[in-house]
Amino acid sequence: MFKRILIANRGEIALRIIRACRELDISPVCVYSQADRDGPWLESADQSVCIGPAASKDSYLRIDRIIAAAEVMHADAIHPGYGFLSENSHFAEVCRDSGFEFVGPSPEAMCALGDKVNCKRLARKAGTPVFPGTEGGIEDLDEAVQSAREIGFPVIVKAAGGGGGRGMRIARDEASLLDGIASARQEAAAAFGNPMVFVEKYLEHARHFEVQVIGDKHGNAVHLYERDCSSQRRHQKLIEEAPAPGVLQKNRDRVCESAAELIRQAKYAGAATCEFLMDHKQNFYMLEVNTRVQVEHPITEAITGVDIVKTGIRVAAGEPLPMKQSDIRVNGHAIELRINAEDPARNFMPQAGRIETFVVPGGPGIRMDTHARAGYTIPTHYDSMIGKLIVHAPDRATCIKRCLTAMSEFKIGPMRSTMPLYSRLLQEKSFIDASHDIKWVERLLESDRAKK
Ligand code: MV4
Repeated sequence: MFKRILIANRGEIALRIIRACRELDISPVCVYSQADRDGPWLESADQSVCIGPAASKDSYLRIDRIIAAAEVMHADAIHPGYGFLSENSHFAEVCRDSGFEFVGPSPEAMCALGDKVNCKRLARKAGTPVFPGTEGGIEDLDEAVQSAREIGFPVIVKAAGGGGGRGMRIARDEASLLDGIASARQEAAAAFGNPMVFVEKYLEHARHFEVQVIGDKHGNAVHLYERDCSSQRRHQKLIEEAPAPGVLQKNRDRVCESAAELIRQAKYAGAATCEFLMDHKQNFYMLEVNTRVQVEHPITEAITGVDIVKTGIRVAAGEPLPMKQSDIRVNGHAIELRINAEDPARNFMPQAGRIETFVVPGGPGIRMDTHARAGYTIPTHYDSMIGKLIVHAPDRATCIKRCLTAMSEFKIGPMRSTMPLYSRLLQEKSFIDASHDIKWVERLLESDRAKK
């Protein structure tokens, strides 16, 4: 097992990794930017070193400085967390070449799954369902138009190197398809350095269903069932839950097993998430694979009892997975509410400044993952998520009630947070009866604005 892990991240996920290290008798060490000098998570680390100015590009994205810090502090592994360098295969390669274990997949597996055209090809081979569309990247426009005619409009143009909604164009006819391919290509070349785009069927009303998987270096992989992340705004998830409500056991088992098979065939070691869209008949279509631990991993931990961060560290150290698929059972229901320092009444305006009041909820089934506290000043340079409330209960109805009580106990001031929005969302009929979809929060906010 590792003796010392350098955490190349900040905030609540840095703290989450520190706690996992403690249980494994690993010494956690941190890097931080000048804006994070007083970051409360640094108090829990054994050592920390400043690697540069506030801007991420000058600190948390500086591969050379992170490697230098790992050398100085005698780390034997580097944990990237989520965001920043976590899905950068070049970083994973530099870690390996510098003699540090990267807590995550090999650069090869990350590359293979990170390219969406290649990932889709691997998925077809593994029997993971994908959208009908072009077999690979678009070589000529006639082929793209031909493919769109076969699958039928609307279609969507996506960048092979894209993700999280960037580089996508919806096309409802041939003219907009040709336009869409040209503009998606340009955007993709500029943003990802790869102009390759592909076309697939566009699904209008869908739910976002994602399967947590984890593999080891001995060819084993299991899935930890799924999360429903349909409650989002502008590709930022707000509420996630596990398991996905209303999905038949046989449909769930089939898609979850197909996701585990995909990462087994990709020889993938570490935690990953296979993202799907689900239509109203419970057909599944894979979107992409996230090759890191995700923000919403705790709801899966709650319902399965598996510590995903600890297991990710164990497999990175070469240990075999400590469980078989048949050991994994779903227990109850869990919901995560992302606490963002944003004002939902003012178009989600980021809220900076010093936190004066911070009251954390408690009681059975309540977990709060946060680095924030009264006296902490939220820097403006990073994303606005300052914590996550994770609520676990025997069933979904109880879980929703528990969320409402916990939210009423939570207090933050003087800044606003997204919590008041959630107490409303959780009482909406379409959420309660699970008839919602990936656009439901945006539609609701839009109708609010129309009323004003
Ligand atoms: C789609 C889609 C509909 N049909 N692909 C958005 C982010 C990226 N991961 C893929 N995305 C989508 N791909 C097809 N064929 C709709 C979306 C989409 C979406 C997906 C998941 C969660 C929220 C979303 C919001 C808008 C669009």
